[in-house]
Amino acid sequence: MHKLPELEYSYDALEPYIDAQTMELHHSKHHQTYVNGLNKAEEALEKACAEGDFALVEYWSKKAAFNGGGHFLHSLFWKIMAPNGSGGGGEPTGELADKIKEDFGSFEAFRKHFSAAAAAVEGSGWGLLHVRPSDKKLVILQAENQHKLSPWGVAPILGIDVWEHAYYLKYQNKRPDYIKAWWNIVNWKQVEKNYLEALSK
Ligand code: MN3
Repeated sequence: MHKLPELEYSYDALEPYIDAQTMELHHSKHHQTYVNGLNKAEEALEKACAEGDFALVEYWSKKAAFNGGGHFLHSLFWKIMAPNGSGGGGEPTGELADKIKEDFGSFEAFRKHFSAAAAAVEGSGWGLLHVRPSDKKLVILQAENQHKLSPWGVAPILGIDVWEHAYYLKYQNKRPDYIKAWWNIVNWKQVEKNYLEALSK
């Protein structure tokens, strides 16, 4: 059974960039719903397999992908943010910083590209920075919902949730303002760790 991961900081730790109420609802309600949905879908698929009854296999397969995507991306999302004042934000250092310069020209160009991709997600989705281990390139893409529009063979190392539930209480319809504020709490040490881990697999 999949479980809701505990947050490594309190719900108000990302204030004022992300408000405590949004964090509490987002983690304890929305993410929990994806965990429950994934468990339910996997149980139903196991049962279908055991009974040889695949009448609903398309339905449950879709549910497994949607909720599995949600569980995975939210687990990543909580970790790539750091409490306000604890060293998040700014720019990455080390190997990841060098790679961002190599692949995007500068950190500023990268930040603009990523922000634009996140702001332009149609409806609910994510802005994502992936590393593609086959040629070690960093690629910025989107995901619609939790699981569409990113290809196979890439590993997400940084992501921003741009579903309205991630920002609407504080930012209402101003998604670009939320994205701009979010850069202040990006945990670059964790993103670099994700980068190095993805390449070492
Ligand atoms: Mn969300």
